[in-house]
Amino acid sequence: MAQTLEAVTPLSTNKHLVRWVEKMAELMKPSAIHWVDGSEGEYQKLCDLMVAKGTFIRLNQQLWPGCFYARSDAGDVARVEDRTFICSLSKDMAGPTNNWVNPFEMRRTLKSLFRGCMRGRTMYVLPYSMGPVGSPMSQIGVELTDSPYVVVNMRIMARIGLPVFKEIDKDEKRVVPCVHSVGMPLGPGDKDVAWPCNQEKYIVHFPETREIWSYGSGYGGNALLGKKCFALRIASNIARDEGWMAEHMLILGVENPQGEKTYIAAAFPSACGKTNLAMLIPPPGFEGWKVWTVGDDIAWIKPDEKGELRAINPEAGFFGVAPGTSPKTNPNAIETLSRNTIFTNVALTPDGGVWWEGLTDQPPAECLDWQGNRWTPEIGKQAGKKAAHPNSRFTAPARQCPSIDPHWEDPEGVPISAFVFGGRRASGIPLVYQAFNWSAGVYVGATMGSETTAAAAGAVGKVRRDPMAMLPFCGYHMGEYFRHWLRMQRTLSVTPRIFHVNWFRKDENGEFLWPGFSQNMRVLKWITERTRSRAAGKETPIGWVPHYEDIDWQGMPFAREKFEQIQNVDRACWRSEVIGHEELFIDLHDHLPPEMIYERELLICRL
Ligand code: SAT
Ligand code: MN
Repeated sequence: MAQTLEAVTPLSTNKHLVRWVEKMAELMKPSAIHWVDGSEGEYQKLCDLMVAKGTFIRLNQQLWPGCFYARSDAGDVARVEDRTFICSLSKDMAGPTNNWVNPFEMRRTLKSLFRGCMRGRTMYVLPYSMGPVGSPMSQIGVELTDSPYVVVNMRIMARIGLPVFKEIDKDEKRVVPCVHSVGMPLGPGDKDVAWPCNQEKYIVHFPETREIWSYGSGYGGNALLGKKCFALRIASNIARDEGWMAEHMLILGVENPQGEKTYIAAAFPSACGKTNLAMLIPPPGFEGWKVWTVGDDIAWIKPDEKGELRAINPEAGFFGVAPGTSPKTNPNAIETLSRNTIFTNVALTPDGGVWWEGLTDQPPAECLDWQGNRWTPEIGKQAGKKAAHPNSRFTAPARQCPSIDPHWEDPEGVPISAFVFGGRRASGIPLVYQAFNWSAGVYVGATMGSETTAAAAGAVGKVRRDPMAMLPFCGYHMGEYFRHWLRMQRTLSVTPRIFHVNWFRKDENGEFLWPGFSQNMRVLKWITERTRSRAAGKETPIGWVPHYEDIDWQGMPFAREKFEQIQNVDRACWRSEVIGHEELFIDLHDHLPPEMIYERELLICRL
């Protein structure tokens, strides 16, 4: 299907783009170039091609219509934060929380890495729009990739193909060039593998020239460059310059029985339940309430001419964590992924279906695990092996989500009334509290901590400071990023309220105090009512919290004592928490806005 190098006809008339593609082909030496039109037919052909090569297994089409299954290389299963670089002109601009290499030096390294890296492979020219095509809030990128897996995943996660080339041909918007290679060229006679990749990995961003170069990985955020690389790391730079915000946030709309809708954007680190919260179905007792999904991972947020914040979801699909997703925890996700979905690193059942830990109470009697080895519950127990990798994922179209908001593709976005920050914290942090004001709220976000998860390579379960859940995703100095948050308020006529939640507090026996999932609706209700000044709260040293009576307990009895326990603000515990805040602030000191020091001093005084 791919045209040969000589015969290739560009699908774009944009001379800059065509010249760049030629130049890159000259460097990377692919055996063919394929301009991606984004059609259904092309998608099917690429899937067929991957089935033939062993990258994809076509799932049982009766059970899983339109679905495919892939297993990655065992060494290519998550984002690689220690191989992720922000190569701004000065080290200071990248800040101490990012890996920095001198951009000139990095360019030399990349030149030699990418020289001939696509030999024996097809180079796909993949145009994509983050945000609805033509929306004033959207941004355009072109990813050159030698991975058909990336192309088909991007077709779900972003808007791709001809309509985007048309936008590019207008030559009105700056295009972000992205180069991606799995880093495994094929010589004549070399046999390909199902999941080509390279042990050496580089995920590189040049903020000033707005470029992305990714080498050696085919997995998730390392390879689907529209996601974290563009929509967060590069976009955070653009947003700072242009006065908007690129955030690692879900967007949801809470509708009350009167039909009044309140939109919330919420930041949690990767794999902390953003997808579940975004697709929440209100529990019994909340008849007439509805939660609408706009996005589950990334929000681009901009003040409109009236000074109100509006948000779009730049993505078109969900790249969700599979384990733990079930008809009980997230029925909307299960419905969303029931068709036209790509599964990666989950387990394969004998009937040609997929399974992962938590999908059903009963594991299948036998299956093939994410590495293709026979797995039974006994083998799993004995060897301590999971059938699905903890960071296994589904790539599913957002439009298939039963709770997708009717306005999710509105070019102007939806109005945001509240920001919610949250993490995974076993102790000390209450279920919910509201910051006293914007600057106190920015402090709450800036000092957020969370136990690490499997979404990134490295230790799992350690508390790390993850400001606004952006630590791995902010493409510039974190201190400047806080400054930008503080500055944003001055452009607003209505300031969203800021909250912090923690679904993960445990009791002294290590049991979760809060049932979570659909019951989080009770907290969402208090939050939305607070934004409309209709709910009461009481003052504590850290902010406003609900009284027991301020939470709607209909349909779920919850003891007052247990509520007091989960809401408890222990002063001694918080004093050491504030010392934890210091860790990051010390690193950021020379760019830390004075407001952050001031807020910390106020907090200490109140404690
Ligand atoms: O791999 S991704 O970065 O796309 C997923 C995540 O970590 O949130
Ligand atoms: Mn994420």
